[in-house]
Amino acid sequence: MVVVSPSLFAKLRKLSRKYLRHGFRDSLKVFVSGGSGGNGLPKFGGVGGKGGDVNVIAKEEVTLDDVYKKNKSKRYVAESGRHSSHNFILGVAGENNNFEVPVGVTLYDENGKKIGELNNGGEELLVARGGLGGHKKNGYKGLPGISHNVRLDLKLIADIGLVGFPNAGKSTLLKAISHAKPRIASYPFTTLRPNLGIIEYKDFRQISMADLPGLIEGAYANKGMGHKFLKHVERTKLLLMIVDINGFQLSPQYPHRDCMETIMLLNKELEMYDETLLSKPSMILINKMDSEGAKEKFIEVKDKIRNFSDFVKDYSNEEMRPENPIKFCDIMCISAKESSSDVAMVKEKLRHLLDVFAELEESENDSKNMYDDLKKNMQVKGPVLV
Ligand SMILES: Nc1nc2c(ncn2[C@@H]2O[C@H](COP(=O)(O)OP(=O)(O)OP(=O)(O)O)[C@@H](O)[C@H]2O)c(=O)[nH]1
Ligand SMILES: [Mg+2]
Repeated sequence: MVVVSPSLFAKLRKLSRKYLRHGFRDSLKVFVSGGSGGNGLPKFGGVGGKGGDVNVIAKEEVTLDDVYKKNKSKRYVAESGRHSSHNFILGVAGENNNFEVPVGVTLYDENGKKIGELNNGGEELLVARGGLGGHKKNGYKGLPGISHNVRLDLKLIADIGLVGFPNAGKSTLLKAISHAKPRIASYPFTTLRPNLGIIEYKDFRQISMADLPGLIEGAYANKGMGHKFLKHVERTKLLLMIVDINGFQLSPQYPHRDCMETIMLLNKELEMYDETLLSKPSMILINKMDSEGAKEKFIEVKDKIRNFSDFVKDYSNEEMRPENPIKFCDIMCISAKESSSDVAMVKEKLRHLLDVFAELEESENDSKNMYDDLKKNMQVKGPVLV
C-alpha cells in the first residue's frame, strides 16, 4: 500500500491535467455543413445540382487526435451544387465531404441526441445532408444544406476492461501479459489515459485489454481521474477487477480501505455510474500476493469474496454497501510483478472465459432466433380466428 502526501498529490494532479491535454482525446466537437443546392433555371425547367453531403467513415488505427490534427478548424463543409445553366440543364451535384474517424465513435447532435455509432471499420454515417437543387416545386431556388455541431465520442472497444483503484497493479499486469508499455510507478494515477494492449497466444489468437486510469471513491460523481474513462468499460466483454491485497489509501487525509472494502467500493462506483455494467461477466484478481502477510490476508478474505453477496448483505456500513453485489465468475490471487507463471495462468483463464461467454451468447441468440422463427411460422400457419 502506498500513501501520498497532500503536496505531492497536488503536484501530481497539476501534472496530470497538463499531460492529459497532450494525451488521449476521447471527445471532439466538429462543425458539419452539407452543401447548398444549386438554383434551377425556370426558363428551361432546369434543376439545380444537389449540395454534397458530409459523411463520417470509420477506420481502424485512426485516433481522434489524428482527426483534430488533420483539420484543426474542425469544420467540414461539403461543396454546393452547381446552378442549372444553358449548357447544363441538370446542375452538377456538389462533392461530398467524407472524413475518417476512429472505430468506436458515437455521434451526438447539439441537443445530445444520438445520431449513430460506428463500430466496424468501413462503416459510414451521414451527418449533414446537402440541400436539394432548385426545381419547379421549390421555385427553382436551391435549398441550404443541414449545418450543425456534432460531438464525436470515442469509447474503446476492447475485449477486457481493467478496473481498480489506483496503484493496484493494473498497468503492471497489462505490461506483463501483453506487449504494451504502460507507465508504472508506486504512486496513484500513474496511468492518465487508457492504454490498450493486445494479448497474443501461440495459435495467433489475440485478445485486447484496456488498462484504465484508477478509480477512486466518488468516481461516478466525477472525482479523480477514472470517471472520465468509465465509459470505456461499457463496450468491453469482460470486466477484470484488480485489487491490492493490502487495500488502498489515497493520501493521509483519506481513510485506509482494506481489500474487502476496496472491492465493495469498486462495485459501488460501477453501480453508481451505470448499473448495467454489473451484469457484465467479471473476474477478480487479488494482486501483490508476494507482499508480506499477503497469504494470511488472503485466507481471511477468500471466502468473503466467494460469498460476496452474503458479505455485502451483512456489512454494517451502509455508505459503502453496493445495492447489487457483483457475481464474480472467477477469483485468482496473483503477483503481477513477481510471478510470470501467475500471469500465464491469468492469460489462459481470460481466453477460456471469453470463449465460454461467446458460446453462451451464441446459444442465447440461437434460441431467440428459434423462438422468432416459431412465432413467424405460427403467424403464417396458426389458426385463423373468425
Ligand atoms: N509487490 C508487488 N508490487 C506490485 C505488484 N504489481 C504491481 N506492483 C507495484 O505497485 C505499484 C503500482 O503499479 P501500477 O501497475 O502502476 O498500478 P496501477 O493500478 O496501474 O496504478 P494507476 O495507474 O495509478 O491506477 C508499482 O510500484 C508496481 O511495481 C505485485 O504483484 N507485487
Ligand atoms: Mg496504471
